[in-house]
Amino acid sequence: MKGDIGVIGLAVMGQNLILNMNDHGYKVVAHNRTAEKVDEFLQGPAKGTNIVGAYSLQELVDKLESPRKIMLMVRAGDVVDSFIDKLVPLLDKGDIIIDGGNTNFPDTNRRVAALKEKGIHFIGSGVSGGEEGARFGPSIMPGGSPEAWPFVKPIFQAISAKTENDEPCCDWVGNDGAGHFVKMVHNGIEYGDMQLITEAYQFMKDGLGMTHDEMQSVFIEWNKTELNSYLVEITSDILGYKDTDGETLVEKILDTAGQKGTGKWTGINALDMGIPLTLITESVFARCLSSLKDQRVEAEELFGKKESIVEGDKQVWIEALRQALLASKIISYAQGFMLMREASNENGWDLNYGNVALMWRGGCIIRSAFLSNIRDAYDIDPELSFLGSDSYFKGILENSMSAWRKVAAKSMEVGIPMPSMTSALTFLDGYTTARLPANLLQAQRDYFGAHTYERVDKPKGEFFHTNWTGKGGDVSSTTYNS
Ligand code: NBP
Repeated sequence: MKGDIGVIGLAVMGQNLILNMNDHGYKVVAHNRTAEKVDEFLQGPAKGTNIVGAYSLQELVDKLESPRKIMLMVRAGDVVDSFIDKLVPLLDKGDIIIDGGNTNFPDTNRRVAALKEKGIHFIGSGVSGGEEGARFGPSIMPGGSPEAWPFVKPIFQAISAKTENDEPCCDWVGNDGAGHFVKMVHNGIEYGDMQLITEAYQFMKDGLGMTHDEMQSVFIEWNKTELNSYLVEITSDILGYKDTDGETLVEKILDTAGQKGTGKWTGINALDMGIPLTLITESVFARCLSSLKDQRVEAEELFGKKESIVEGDKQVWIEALRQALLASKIISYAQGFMLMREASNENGWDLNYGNVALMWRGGCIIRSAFLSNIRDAYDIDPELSFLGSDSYFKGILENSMSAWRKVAAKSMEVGIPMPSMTSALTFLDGYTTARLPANLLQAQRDYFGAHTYERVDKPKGEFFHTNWTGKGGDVSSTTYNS
């Protein structure tokens, strides 16, 4: 009997996905560049299963049922191109290559188009959930050649995480690089969620002087509210985790955050598309700032930074903080969905936002109860342009407003950096202001560069230039927006 699917790449993700596929009754053929790893896998975790090995790409191809489905779980970038180049001459028209790595979506756009010319289908799929997700049910976000989806769908939906209603956290996202785009936004949102939690932690620790046991209890309680999520849950575990000497481990960890680039890609993409994705971008910058450790240590001394004590009833502050965190999180998701909407419109992807929320509902790092509410919001209005306008989310934003402002103002007053919570509030203030000071900005642009402006008392699209000083000419710059 031939294999149902081939997987190339036997590192942590590949191995666990293969074992997951095997659990669901699929016969998997496993290949890896370094052949010893095939043997190690077959004689180790795959022992006693139906998984078979292939020591060359030709052997892999020969062992697969047609149309062949070959999934790459290798390092993103050139390695993917090099495997594609080697596989294509061995494949038949209609065969399917899947890239399950963390690929930047323009690469997937390019690969789908190039392989289409050769009659090979290509799927670029986000896979989220790390090792445990891969093994027992990841969130899977596939996009690319739609013709390939019916062949891959049963396998992917079988191995994916399931919601509490047993719906698979995997569905077709859209053409081209849509799957990898959505995975990128997922990762950006993950940056935002993590940063928001760390800001709440710092407010509690430095501002309210809370112990780790107290903070752990707060996160345990928060996890029973609308904030219920994997990241809040693991934060409570982390805060309670003691090192071998009985001290809290988290305080021994160097405060410089790493990053592998997907948050940055999300921010760059938002700038490219002109979407105000402020919270995620602030979260990326917060990681950048954290990495300037030596400079921060020097600057704290140079500026003689004082302790950031927050006076007042601790319980009242904790509840205010919970509301600020929840409201900020709504803004983060609202901005992320704005970005997806713009990308969908620009690329003709026809994204189903309710389905995206469903795919993130289980298996992935940002899984949370909250995503069910997002799905409901898009079920009610599939074209919702701002998540915060949905009645459920609008209610939370309105009810949290006073507490959110209190926390933001206090953080500024005592000097606790909360870039994401405060920028989220600033965004909402801007978004809900019908007239912003961009009129003055346009006047400045026209003053120094003859960039022209539109008038409130004339039809949109009609541009004017004023000779502000009486010295300039009447020639205006070309009117365009980049
Ligand atoms: P890695 O990202 O560490 O990649 C390891 C695999 O890439 C091995 O099979 C390795 O072969 C192969 N490889 C490398 Br590295 N360089 C190669 C080259 N020049 N030619 C051929 N093969 C090469 O594995 P991973 O952590 O399992 O992740 C796989 C993909 O999934 C990545 O794109 C990753 O970003 C993504 N992802 C990872 C996670 C996670 O939690 N780790 C979560 C979600 C997505 P070798 O054994 O011969 O060196």
